[in-house]
Amino acid sequence: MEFMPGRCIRDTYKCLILGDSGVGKSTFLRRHATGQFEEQHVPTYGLNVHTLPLETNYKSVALEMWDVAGDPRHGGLHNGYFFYARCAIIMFDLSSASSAASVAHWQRQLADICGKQLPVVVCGNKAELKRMCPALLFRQQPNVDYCEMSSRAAWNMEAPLELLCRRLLRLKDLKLISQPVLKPAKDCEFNVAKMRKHMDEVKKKMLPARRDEDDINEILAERDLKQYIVLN
Ligand SMILES: Nc1nc2c(ncn2[C@@H]2O[C@H](COP(=O)(O)OP(=O)(O)OP(=O)(O)O)[C@@H](O)[C@H]2O)c(=O)[nH]1
Ligand SMILES: [Mg+2]
Repeated sequence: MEFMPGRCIRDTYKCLILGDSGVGKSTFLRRHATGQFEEQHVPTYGLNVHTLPLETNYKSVALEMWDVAGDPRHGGLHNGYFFYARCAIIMFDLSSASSAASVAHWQRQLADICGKQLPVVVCGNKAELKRMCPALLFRQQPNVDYCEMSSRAAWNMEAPLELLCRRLLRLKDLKLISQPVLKPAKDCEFNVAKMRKHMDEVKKKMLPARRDEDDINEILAERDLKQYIVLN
């Protein structure tokens, strides 16, 4: 991986990027850093750390991305990785129900060590693929945002970084600027309107923050949902 030459940016925040093996964590970082899309899944062993410098409409910041192996046999998560983390992305694959079901597990591990206040973005990747069958339900939480993207289609890839920067700098109208325009991967077919509609539906039908399972069951019955995954 090639990255932009080291620049001294005072506002550098450590960001963990977690999620099951194959959801596209390393691809997302490589895409941002070099523009390239790698078709092959080359699993990460242990951990890779890369710094992404970002320009915003307020100031320059950098996210030091800790890209952790999703497969525990390849190293998995160690408690030491969490030290001084300021935020996290939990990624899943929108075409894989098992990776979505794992989001809650990754979030629990994160909260156990970093506390429940850490800014987190739950990020569904591979939005250009056929979506998994269970409906996705996202629970409103004060420090957690939701977005969908596709590294392959180069769609909405700035969203998770922008959402984290907004929370880190406490600036709701912060925007990333000067982001390189990325091209979709070769032969990638996708429909932007459809991808956006799916994402907006999850956000519009967000579950309330209440923890009570009876409340949740009542809402699910109202919506007549047979198959669903509560992400967080
Ligand atoms: N269709 C599609 N494939 C993607 C997308 N993003 C990544 N991939 C593919 O997903 C596979 C896994 O990507 P990686 O980035 O290596 O996955 P990872 O999460 O880093 O996996 P581990 O390192 O094993 O934890 C690769 O074959 C990528 O080409 C996407 O947006 N759409
Ligand atoms: Mg990886």
